Amino acid sequence: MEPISRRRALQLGGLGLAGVLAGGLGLAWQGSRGTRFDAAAGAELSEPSVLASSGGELALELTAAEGNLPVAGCRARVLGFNGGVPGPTLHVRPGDRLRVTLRNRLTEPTNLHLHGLHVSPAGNGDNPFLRIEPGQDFDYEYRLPDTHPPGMYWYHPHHHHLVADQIFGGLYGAVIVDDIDPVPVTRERVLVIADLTLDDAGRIAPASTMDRMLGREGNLVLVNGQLRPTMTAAPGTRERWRIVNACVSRYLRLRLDGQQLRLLGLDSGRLTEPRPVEEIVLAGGNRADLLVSTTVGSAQLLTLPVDRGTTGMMDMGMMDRGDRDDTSPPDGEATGTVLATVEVAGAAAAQPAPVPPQPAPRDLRRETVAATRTFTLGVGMGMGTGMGAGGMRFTIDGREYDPDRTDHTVRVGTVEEWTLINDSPMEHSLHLHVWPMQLLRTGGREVTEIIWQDVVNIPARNRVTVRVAFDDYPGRTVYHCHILDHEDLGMMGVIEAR
Ligand SMILES: [Cu+2]
Repeated sequence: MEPISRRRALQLGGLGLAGVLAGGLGLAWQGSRGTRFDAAAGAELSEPSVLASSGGELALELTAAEGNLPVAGCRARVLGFNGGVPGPTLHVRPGDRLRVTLRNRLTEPTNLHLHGLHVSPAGNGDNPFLRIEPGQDFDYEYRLPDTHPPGMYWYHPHHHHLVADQIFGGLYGAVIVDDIDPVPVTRERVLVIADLTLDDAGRIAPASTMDRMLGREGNLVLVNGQLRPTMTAAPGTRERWRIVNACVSRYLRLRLDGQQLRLLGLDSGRLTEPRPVEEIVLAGGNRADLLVSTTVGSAQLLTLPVDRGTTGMMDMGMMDRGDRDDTSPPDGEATGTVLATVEVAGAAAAQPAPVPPQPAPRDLRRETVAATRTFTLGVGMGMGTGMGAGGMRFTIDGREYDPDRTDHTVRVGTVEEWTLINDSPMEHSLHLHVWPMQLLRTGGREVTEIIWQDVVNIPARNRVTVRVAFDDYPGRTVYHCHILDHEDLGMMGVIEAR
């Protein structure tokens, strides 16, 4: 115990007086709820187990079940895939066949979504309409195209009404599509960031109506299921961090002051040349492919607060956010939340070879647009069908999700331009399954680089323009707000490509 408490003392010292003062509320929280978690913080980062394809195929079983699983250094009553939080990391290559037998050992229906992968949504592919009942098994099969972009993806359940609860409970894991020509680095790390609230009995705290409307944020922010783990490295190395924001609703604004960061890619999009960055904002579901060049010293990976706005009812004084304050993370609003510590010490390591230029991505701005559409995300008064919506309706184009209704039909082989409008005083995002989106304009600003994302943030009372290439894969799938509480409340629509 002694080394850990010393580390904690060092962390508090590092924050300085300002941190201690700003953390006044946070320290109270630690006293009442956080102590046993703090005792477990600081352990060396561990990574999920790895399952890799060979001979063009990866076949595996994923069992979704509740259990007493290691989380935040304790045993907690949470959900996991194959007994882990996160589940195993899957490594596949372009052209591979991926076969997953999903075993539902939960007490409620579930299913599986491969977030960001460009695979067919039909049949037993990446089909969000499937419903796997408790006790049932289901065989999924996915075929990645030979041209599939390498990068970081992830998997999680996608059964409407239960998506947020099941991911918050611990059901998520990483998928990596390996590079054909590996990027030269000293080491790679997978960092799956997710948040969670546990009650005093070590169970997942249920979300209130207000939590669902705002988009719940857990009071523990975990990296690979750990609380504030430590990473160690020699100076002069180049690490590749593959980061996924698996939080149900929380946006991450990541900083690692004192180390040099370069962004290699975001979601399935790869920059032609890594770009130096000071911080990265990831909406829920976004991934960052990050190069970290190490310098001697100790650095903290922080997430700074992101203001996602309010529902509007609060603006009118009908509700307030009050009950959230006593569960704020311990590091306070101003200083951010420490996610991990990087200790760089020892003899300097050999520099890896330079990063070769990456292939130039496709640019849809040069292509012919076959159709334009608008999608308006809104929050309004009225009794919705969304469970626990507190008299608010979360809609796209004025409608709540109906799996039996096809909202948009697109033609395979065409490029479309979409304007995504946020008609509410809070942030929303749009995630389109199967097909990534190229950003053209956001918040009135032209995007000059070629940026491809599969989750796009739409700022409050603002709009974003994207283009989508429906090159292949006839079938029905969904688009939705990736603040997953909003999705469960109805902010989702159905698209069919034919
Ligand atoms: Cu939303």
